[in-house]
Amino acid sequence: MSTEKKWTQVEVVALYNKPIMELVYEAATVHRRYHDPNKVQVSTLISIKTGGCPEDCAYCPQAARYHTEVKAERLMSVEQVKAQALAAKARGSSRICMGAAWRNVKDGPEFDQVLDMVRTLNRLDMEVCCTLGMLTENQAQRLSEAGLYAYNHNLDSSAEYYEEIISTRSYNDRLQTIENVRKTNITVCSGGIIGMGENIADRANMLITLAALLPQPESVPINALVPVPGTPMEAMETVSIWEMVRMVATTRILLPQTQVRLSAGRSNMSHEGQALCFFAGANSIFAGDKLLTTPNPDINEDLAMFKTLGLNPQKPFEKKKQPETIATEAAQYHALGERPQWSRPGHSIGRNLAKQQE
Ligand code: SAM
Ligand code: DTB
Ligand code: SF4
Repeated sequence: MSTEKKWTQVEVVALYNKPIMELVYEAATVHRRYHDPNKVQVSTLISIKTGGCPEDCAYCPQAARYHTEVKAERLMSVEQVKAQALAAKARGSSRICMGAAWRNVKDGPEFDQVLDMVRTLNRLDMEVCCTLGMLTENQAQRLSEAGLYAYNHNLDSSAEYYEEIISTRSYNDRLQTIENVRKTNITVCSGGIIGMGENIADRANMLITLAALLPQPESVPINALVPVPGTPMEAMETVSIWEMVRMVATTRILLPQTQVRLSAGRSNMSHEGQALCFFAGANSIFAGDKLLTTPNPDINEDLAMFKTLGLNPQKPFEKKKQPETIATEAAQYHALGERPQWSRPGHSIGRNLAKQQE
């Protein structure tokens, strides 16, 4: 089956660079084999723990070391999250993705509170996703028992370019967390960002790595960098719509059955540009006027776009049945209080050093 094809970098770069009409036609053909082309899954992000992150991801406004407008906040309450989730559900979202500016999950009262959020949102019959940083296998199992539907953990770029953007953890750490999630019933959401100065071979290599994960991730977000003042990537140029279309189409061909998520960067895209991305195989978006900390198109604008294009929001649990929330008393996995030794490569990145000296 095509999902098991071993792609080479030469093949993927050639695919990415095809004349755009051919590339989009090929991707749209694959898309129609596996998906309803008029259906788009709509997800809402909630930043449950904003800012103050110890990591040095060069793109991220939530890293404590960069002087951005983002202020560190405490973990939201379960009630606040529930209220935002209900409002998102009323506006057509079938999934909530809760994001925390953490390096990794630590067992303790904050993780217990997140588990409570997962149980509460699963009872609202919404697909619940979290992105909390690195996870141990036991923590993944606890999230699974709470009823988590998906876990987002991005590879962000190729293994080679990753070292140019992050020095506080390694690519293998990322792959390890994805493997830990895979051992549970939780679906995997993993993708990346384009527009960080990487080349096409890096984009191809990231997609080859994602495509080689078997089973392939159920969801692959493709983000266009949002250059945020104060981060080392503040001066990067906006990604052109053609690069986004090419990236979406190539992702669709390499990962035929995945939900390809047109993620950060939609604020800079016209409806026509987004329509081309949907045609090329994107079938999911983040809705709501904010991503985690940066702007996203207004919900009414997205609803108008859906109407114009004849797109319908996907209902929850169309792809996989709703996970069961196991009562805490019956749960098999408990806090271990582990202190896992995730790596700290600590290599220096020229861009970060220059910024520090300024
Ligand atoms: N701290 C956790 C982690 O890094 O896995 C979860 C939250 S983190 C903000 C989730 C993802 O958001 C990152 O992996 C990255 O792909 C994306 N992201 C962050 N800042 C971005 C930006 N400025 N532009 C585009 N995507 C961004
Ligand atoms: C993903 O790939 N993109 C979303 C979600 N997964 C967590 C986050 C985008 C964040 C953009 C920058 C911000 O708003 O802070
Ligand atoms: Fe922290 Fe995640 Fe931002 Fe990296 S991407 S700085 S880990 S919040």
